[in-house]
Amino acid sequence: MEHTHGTVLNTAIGRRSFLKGSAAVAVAAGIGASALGGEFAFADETPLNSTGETVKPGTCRGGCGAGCQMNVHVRDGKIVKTSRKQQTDPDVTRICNKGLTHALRVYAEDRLKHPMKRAGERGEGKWEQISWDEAITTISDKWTEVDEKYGPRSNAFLCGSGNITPDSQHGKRLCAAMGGTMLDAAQDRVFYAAFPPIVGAAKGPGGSGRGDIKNAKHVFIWGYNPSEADSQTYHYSLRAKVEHGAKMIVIDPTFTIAASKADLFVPIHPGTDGALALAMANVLVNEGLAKEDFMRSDTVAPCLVKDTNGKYLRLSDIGKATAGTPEDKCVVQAEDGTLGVLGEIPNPVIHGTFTVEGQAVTTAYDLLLERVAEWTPERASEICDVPVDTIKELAYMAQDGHNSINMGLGLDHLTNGMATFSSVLAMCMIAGQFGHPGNSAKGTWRGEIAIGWMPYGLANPKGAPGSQTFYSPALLNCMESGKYGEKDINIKTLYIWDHNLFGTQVGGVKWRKFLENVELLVVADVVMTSTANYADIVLPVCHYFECESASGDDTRYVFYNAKSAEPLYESKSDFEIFKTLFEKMDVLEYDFEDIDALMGTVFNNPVAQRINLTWDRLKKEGSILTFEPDERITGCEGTYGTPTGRLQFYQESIPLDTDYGQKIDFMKERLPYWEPPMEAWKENPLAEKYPLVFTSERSKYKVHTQYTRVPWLLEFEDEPYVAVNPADCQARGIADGDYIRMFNDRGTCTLRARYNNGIRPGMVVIDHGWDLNQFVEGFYCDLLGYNVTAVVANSYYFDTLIQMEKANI
Ligand SMILES: Nc1nc2c(c(=O)[nH]1)N[C@H]1C(S)=C(S)[C@@H](COP(=O)(O)OP(=O)(O)OC[C@H]3O[C@@H](n4cnc5c(=O)[nH]c(N)nc54)[C@H](O)[C@@H]3O)O[C@H]1N2
Ligand SMILES: Nc1nc2c(c(=O)[nH]1)N[C@H]1C(S)=C(S)[C@@H](COP(=O)(O)OP(=O)(O)OC[C@H]3O[C@@H](n4cnc5c(=O)[nH]c(N)nc54)[C@H](O)[C@@H]3O)O[C@H]1N2
Ligand code: SF4
Ligand SMILES: [Mo]
Repeated sequence: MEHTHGTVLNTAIGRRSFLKGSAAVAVAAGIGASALGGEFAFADETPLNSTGETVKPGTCRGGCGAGCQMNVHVRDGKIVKTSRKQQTDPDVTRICNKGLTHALRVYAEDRLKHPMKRAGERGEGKWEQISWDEAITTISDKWTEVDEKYGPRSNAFLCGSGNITPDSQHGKRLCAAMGGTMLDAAQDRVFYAAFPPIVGAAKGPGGSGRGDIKNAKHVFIWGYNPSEADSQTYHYSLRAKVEHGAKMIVIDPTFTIAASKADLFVPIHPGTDGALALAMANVLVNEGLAKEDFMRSDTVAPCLVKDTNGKYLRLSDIGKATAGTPEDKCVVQAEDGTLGVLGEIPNPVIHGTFTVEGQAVTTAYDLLLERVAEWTPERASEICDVPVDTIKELAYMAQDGHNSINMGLGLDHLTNGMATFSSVLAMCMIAGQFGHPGNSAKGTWRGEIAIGWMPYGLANPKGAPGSQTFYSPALLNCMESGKYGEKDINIKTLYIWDHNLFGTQVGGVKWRKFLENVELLVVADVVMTSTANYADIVLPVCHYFECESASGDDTRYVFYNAKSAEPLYESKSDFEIFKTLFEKMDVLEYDFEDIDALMGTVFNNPVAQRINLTWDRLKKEGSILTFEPDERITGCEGTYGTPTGRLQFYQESIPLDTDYGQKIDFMKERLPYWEPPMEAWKENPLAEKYPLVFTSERSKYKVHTQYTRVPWLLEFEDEPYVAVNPADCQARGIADGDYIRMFNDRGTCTLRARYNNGIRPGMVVIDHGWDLNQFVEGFYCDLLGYNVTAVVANSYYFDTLIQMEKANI
């Protein structure tokens, strides 16, 4: 790769030169420039000016979550462009810069054309073209051999978010049919794990719609970067502010685009949000602003917790029900001391420590208040680097009117993430922010039928041996012992698809070590990624506009995706590839006959039946709205989908994502708390050597490593850089635009530094999504820490310390 200074990064680029570049790209990709229109237009349905062009529906579905359906324009069998598609809801009639470049992805130079086997060392890039038959036979023979020698669990599978549809993810079902091991990259696990036990709704069915944000008085954007990462949702927040007068509050260490639009920007010290939330709760409680009636009616505040074991006092404890039966409800106490069942006693007490039939108990609310009392605004102010007055102002805003509190993955990507989510949610409860119009937030919305990730039932067909799951960051931690909890780790083959492991997982170097024991690594992808380049066998998968499917993602729709063109070269869809493997492995009984049968099963559920959503109807109509209006409110009836039917700031039992043999301090984890991130903390002794907190920002030019080689998008940003506060650079003799080397004990990475006063001193922020061979040297994912916590074995991308120096190149 050539590294010159005068790139589009620092040279003004006009529309004319942009179009010139784009046309050149089109020719290089083997499509006439005129076929791309010569016009970078946000044209709607209108076909281009020639005859013979057809327009088909395509769904863009690679991990961004927006799920836009678009027009795919086809001429002479070639996909020539994509354009925005009109929907009944103008708010989802959208496309973005990336969605407009799919034609370039279809005809990309780095598309995998044929099955290939490695002809040199792993990663050396030497290949021999082989037939599909040889590829499939090699894989299935090895799977059979491994199965016989080590057992079925030694054949592993790993799927990411390249194409979030049940047909692409079909390999999960194959894994279950073979009794194999699913590796889970454990991305966003805290975000997904936090909501069900606490609120009862996940970012899944039953949440509030985005259209409700306009009803909020305050819109909190907390560790969330919607202008880059959620561009099709961001406008709901902006309109709440501009058209409905909401105040926007952004809590983020970085001065993001959303921060630039905020009424209040709080540049918090990274990793301290839990302390901030608890201090806000402290202000609410101490200033008499806590919504105690709401705590009493909607939360577990009145539940009596036994001192002995932290469990709720239940009817069985006072001899009135059999333990473990549905009748064994939580006991609460009325003002006059009468005992009764939660929800049945009209005005239970929420404060106090008592002895009930010889058992010492305290209300759950008082236990929460003990934790809250530790976090005076003064103490939090020092840790969070947020003034006491700002903490108070935030607390006042949090309880004033009905608010939309949107937490993003900035909170998930740190080892203290689970405690942070529970602290913020507990503060929201004390502020009474559930169940009202205006209370919807990221994390609690979506259509009722969110076609996307393969549902558990589909992935685990009845009667099949079933799979076991290992979370990969935990796996890396357990690697030396060879034991994942009680289970043996003895992975001998690995099939990766929809995923760029090296480009997106923590612990890259450790992964390479892990793979030394893997005798066959298969990667199925559309393009040659750094992971595919490391494989023993690569399989060419078609672009998703070259096969039929459906998706929905964050919209309230289910969208049809037609096959717009024939798969190029020898590529095949994942579904087709897996189908052949089902057959070869003699487990066809668990396969679906065709895509119609698979989709028929996906829609075979009461929700789809209620709205008459069938695969046939979807194929005819192209898009179907699954619920309206877009203003559902979680908890508006005062009940929540948790075990107690209430908001649970207290966890009686701690649901575990995975059991890798970890030890849990149950008493600590039951309630919100704050402690520093495991690595990225100034008092960590490692900080002397590696003083900079290394995080990433999502790029509007990429979805993870997808689009990272699309020429149009490279015109905006042609090489990786890190944004750094000038003070940190000047202290190290680094000028704006210099190449620097970032390093720690895990790895090294050389790239350009870019001065940015919006970055907190002490932080270094890379735009995420560049792939391995796009760097001058090394790779940034190799630097990432892979500590895991007892409660959630997540990938904690932001819990990393590094040092940087001017590079010698
Ligand atoms: N440093 C850092 N790293 C991160 C994050 C971060 O914030 N910072 N975020 C993390 C998060 S939250 C996530 S969700 C992950 C995402 O991690 P990944 O799921 O690995 O994301 P992608 O890089 O998009 O990789 C998807 C791959 O699927 C391929 N693909 C596209 N369509 C198809 C198809 O139809 N079939 C097949 N077989 N392949 C296809 C693409 O070419 C691409 O190589 O990244 C994580 N990595
Ligand atoms: N264009 C594009 N869009 C995407 C993706 C993509 O790769 N590209 N990926 C998609 C995926 S899989 C996901 S999971 C989402 C995630 O999207 P978001 O939820 O927005 O998550 P992040 O981008 O990880 O981080 C959000 C913000 O957290 C801030 N942050 C970092 N550390 C802290 C902290 O300690 N405290 C606080 N308060 N803030 C902090 C960062 O500065 C950043 O502004 O985006 C999705 N959308
Ligand atoms: S990348 Fe995301 S926002 Fe852009 S068109 Fe695709 S689904 Fe929509
Ligand atoms: Mo993600």
